[in-house]
Amino acid sequence: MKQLCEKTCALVKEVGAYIQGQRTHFSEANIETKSINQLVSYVDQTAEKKLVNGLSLLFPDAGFITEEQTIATETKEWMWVIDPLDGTTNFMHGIPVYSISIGLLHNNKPVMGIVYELNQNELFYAWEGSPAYLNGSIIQVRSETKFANTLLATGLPYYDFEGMQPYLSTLTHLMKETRGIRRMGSAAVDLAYVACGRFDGYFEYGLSPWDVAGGIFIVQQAGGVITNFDGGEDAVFSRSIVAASAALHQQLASVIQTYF
Ligand code: 2AM
Ligand code: CA
Repeated sequence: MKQLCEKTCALVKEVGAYIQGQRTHFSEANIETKSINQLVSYVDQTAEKKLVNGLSLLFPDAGFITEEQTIATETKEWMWVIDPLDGTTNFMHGIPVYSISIGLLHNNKPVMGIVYELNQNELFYAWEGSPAYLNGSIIQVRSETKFANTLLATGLPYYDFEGMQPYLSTLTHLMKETRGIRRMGSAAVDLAYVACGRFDGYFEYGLSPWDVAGGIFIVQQAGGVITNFDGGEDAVFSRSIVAASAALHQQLASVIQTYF
């Protein structure tokens, strides 16, 4: 697992260099719209092909779930879950918060996670049995228990507006009770920042497996707790997520459950 993780990290860095190389040539003309507010470009698609090709060589038995569907999803015991560019909207607007996110599932359970935030050159990773790392140093979630001292992250709804009212009530509540709330625009980065203690917690609904699979495992190996909004353990496929330090998760989840 360690070796596979190291080789995957090297591949991710290589693809990261490709993405950054494209940033300077990038223009509005390169943007396509998949559906409402769902943007994509040749950069996402090419980066994904590079990751799929590299990972197919590293682990021929594993299947894929990928955002850009450059390869068909085929259910297998081991599955790579890939977002080649998480924070595409930021990338397109020149806002420097975007990442590559990769998770490996074994029988649907995350066993490896890699999130590479390109602009600060920060590589977050963990494999089954390891601590969580940021550029070679062990990271851990924060241990703050007083809500008033916490900084949270979220993602604003951008296409699924069904949960808007409960979401806004949750936000109103948390705005008053915490130090603040950030909207970074990359779920994978939000999770990585929970893992290293920059954020105390993160919540969002309307997500896809590739946004969160890698980050979920890193948070867990850093001592954090992950559930969906209903309190269930599966957050990879359930479209909603509450990620927080062990000290804070219960408090944050109960606020969300008051409104949802
Ligand atoms: P993406 O960039 O890979 O699509 C944060 O809210 C999450 O939602 C991100 O992980 C992002 O993943 C996804 N997302 C998709 N479209 C978005 C948009 N228009 N605005 C914000 N986030 C978006
Ligand atoms: Ca993406």
